[in-house]
Amino acid sequence: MRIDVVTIFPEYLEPLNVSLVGKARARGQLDVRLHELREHTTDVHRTVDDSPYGGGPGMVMKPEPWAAALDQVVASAGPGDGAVPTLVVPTPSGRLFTQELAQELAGRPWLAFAPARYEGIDRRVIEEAAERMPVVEVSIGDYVLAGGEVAVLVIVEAVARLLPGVLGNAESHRDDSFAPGRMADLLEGPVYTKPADWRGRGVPEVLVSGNHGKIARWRRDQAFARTLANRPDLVERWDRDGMDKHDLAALGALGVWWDEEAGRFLHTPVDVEQ
Ligand code: JEK
Repeated sequence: MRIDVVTIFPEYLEPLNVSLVGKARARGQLDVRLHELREHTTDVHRTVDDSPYGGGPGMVMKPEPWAAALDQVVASAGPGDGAVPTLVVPTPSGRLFTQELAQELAGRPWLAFAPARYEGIDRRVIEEAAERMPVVEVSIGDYVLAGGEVAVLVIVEAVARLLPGVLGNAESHRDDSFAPGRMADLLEGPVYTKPADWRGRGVPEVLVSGNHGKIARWRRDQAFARTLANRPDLVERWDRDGMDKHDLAALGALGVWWDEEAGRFLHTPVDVEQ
């Protein structure tokens, strides 16, 4: 996969040289190219922002440098890149970035990212780009960042680990909690490793019992309890057909039941304390 990033802060993207993404680049599985937006300005001050039409706080990124930078990226298409990139624009008002969207993006041969600063990019840049290439405006969550670079890091890492050969076999994405599909809306339970006794704390007996049926049952119970405590919103997405009688008993003990009328699982109010 090829990834281009246009930014005024290329140094903010240094983490792309490290760990999973860095290794994927070194192996030639990922071709990441950074572009400095200011190199596409024409004035002595290398200006990329101006005041917003209509008034209001902050500054808006000028269209000309973005258009010049994106034109150059598009013009650099090589064999196998795909005719045009999919343009990903991080913004607080974008479509929520989920594992499903990560999978969708992982299927594209070429992504271009346009992380902004200030209050964002002049709208006409996105409108014009959308006439030439697929454009996805994405938000990584319901909080406000100071710019789009961190969102690029998040999206690139989530996408890169889905590319063929990037993850080792051992850590292959077998059951990512948020992967779309049946019973995927379940958080992972706790994990433990050696030593068996650490600062007076042991490991749950069941995990050293060697009884694989009991271990699977315990892990599922832990997953149910954690999902209910931390993400009660996921409970209503649980699939009745994915539950056996042991599951239903475990859920009953947590105050979760199948409501035939509603056609979904309901639960008693969740205690917000940990
Ligand atoms: C890209 C600039 C900063 C800050 C205006 C927006 C409601 C008005 C822009 N999940 C995410 N959160 N934030 C971003 C993100 C933030 C960005 C840029 C992405 C470029 N900023 C900024 C405030 C505002 N407010 C919230 C009130 C606009 C993001 C992603 N992805």
